[in-house]
Amino acid sequence: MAAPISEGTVPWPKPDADRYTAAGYWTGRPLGDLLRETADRTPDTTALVDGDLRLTYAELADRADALAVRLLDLGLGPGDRMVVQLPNGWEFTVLTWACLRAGIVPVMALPAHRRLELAYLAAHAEAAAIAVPDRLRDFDHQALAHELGKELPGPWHVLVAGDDIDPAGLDLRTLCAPGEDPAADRARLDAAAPGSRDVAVFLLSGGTTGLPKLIARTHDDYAYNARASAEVSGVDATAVYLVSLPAGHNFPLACPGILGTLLAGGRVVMLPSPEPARVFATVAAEEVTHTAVVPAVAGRWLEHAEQHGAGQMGSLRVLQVGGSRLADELARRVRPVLGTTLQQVFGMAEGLLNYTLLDDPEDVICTTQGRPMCPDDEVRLVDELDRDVPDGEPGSLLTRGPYTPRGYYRAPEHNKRAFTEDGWYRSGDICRRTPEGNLVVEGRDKDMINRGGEKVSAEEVENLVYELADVSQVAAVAMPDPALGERVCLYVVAAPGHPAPTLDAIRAAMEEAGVARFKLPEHLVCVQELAATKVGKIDKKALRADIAERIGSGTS
Ligand code: OOB
Repeated sequence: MAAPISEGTVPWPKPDADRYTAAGYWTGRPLGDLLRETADRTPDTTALVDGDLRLTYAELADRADALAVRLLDLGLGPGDRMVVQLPNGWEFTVLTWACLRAGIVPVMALPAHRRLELAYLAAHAEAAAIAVPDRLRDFDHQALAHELGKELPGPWHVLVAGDDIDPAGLDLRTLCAPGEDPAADRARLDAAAPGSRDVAVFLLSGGTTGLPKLIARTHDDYAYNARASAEVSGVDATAVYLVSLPAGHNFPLACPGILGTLLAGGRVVMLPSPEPARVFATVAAEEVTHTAVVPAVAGRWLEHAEQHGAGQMGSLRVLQVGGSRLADELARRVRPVLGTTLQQVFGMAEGLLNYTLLDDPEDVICTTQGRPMCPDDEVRLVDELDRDVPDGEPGSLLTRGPYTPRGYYRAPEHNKRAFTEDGWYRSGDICRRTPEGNLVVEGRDKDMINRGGEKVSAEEVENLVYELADVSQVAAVAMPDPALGERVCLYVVAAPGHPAPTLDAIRAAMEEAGVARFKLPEHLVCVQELAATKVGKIDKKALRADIAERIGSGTS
């Protein structure tokens, strides 16, 4: 049995927790319980679609219960953690639901993560299990999952979704089979349900540090996150929500995503990727009403529709776009080209969610990133000394609220920097507030590169490059890119007596180290020295300006 469930987390102070409960944001009921309740309301409605597989609410709930009981029988218990690295498919949803019922805490990894990230997550969360596909895009996830277990102190279960399962692993699809006695499974889980203040899931921070931080989201706060998101995006029992971003990311998971749709009694349709032709065909076939994408994907969909026609996209009521800044120009094309309402979403795994409203004026929808979803979300925009900036001026965003935890998991030192003493989270985003109260994201003061919604910590990349013998100094900065918004660019000073390293060599060394591919630099500038600020720090602002200019003038 692992340490107490809340160990290492930073709870909300009691007065705030009481306030959030009194206001009805926190209902005191665990997510598994709430999901069960929806299933009881509409047992025969289709809840989940993945290709030819369709499950009704009763079938989904019973399979999830059967899986939860089998996990308990394997020796996993409430508070144990499981790294979940599954592609978008029905198994992801059944497993997540099962974990929420059993109080097993999923650690939501991304399919792109590799040995370095997974080993760290498993160790830091003291995970007792991992769920992976057998192979995905030529990568043997199963083999890596078994290898990881060798370096961990405790028992290690490898659950595999696929056709080719190693004898040492467990067949996740078999574990998801309907149970023999659903009523007994249900009663057993009801009797041992987790508490609503317990951790429901661990999400990963976008990250500005060496490795991603874990964000412990409780049942109370995450249920509110999903439920209130469903309300603000019009997701109800008639909604059909298409998942095409990686399902373990907060946006498609709970904003409102899979959980918000299931809590509302709607239908979730899963696709492995946002590839436009398949998405358009699925929207038509399943009469999809809602979906969520990053701006880079929205751009591809718009292009596809402009070339091939929007086809049968008539059912789509809302296209949510978030994760990185959506250019106003792209935003303005959404309604005319796709015939749907755009909803901008400025969110973070740490909590705070801002949405444009479906009935906002077109200008607000196209030029702002919306407003906080909860009346008790507190947002301040401040200068370098944490003083509030005047209205309309850009400032660094601080936030507190009923679904924004007060600290990262087991990270007391980092929490001192990432949170103020009185519990405000420093998101690192530079925003301006419009007179109507909407936020516009103008930049950021955190050392992160936002590659089409995938967050890359500059420090993490730099630490890996410093391992190379031929590098004396390195800086990772964002380089503007028309498709992705930003890509990772490296500035390197070669070590004395060494020739300048090549981009290929650096990429190969980083891949060898076992890091996710989206973090690999895509451009290299070798220089004699790195620009420094007055206090002697590397001047990243100057480097960003330099690379933007080099690209613009074609001398990169
Ligand atoms: C979402 O969550 P994360 O945790 O991957 O990244 C959060 C960061 C924000 O602090 C901000 O820097 C950036 O991503 N961001 C945006 C944005 N949405 C997120 N920057 C500009 N415009 C936007 N619309 O990315 C996330 C979580 C839930 C819902 C949507 C996105």
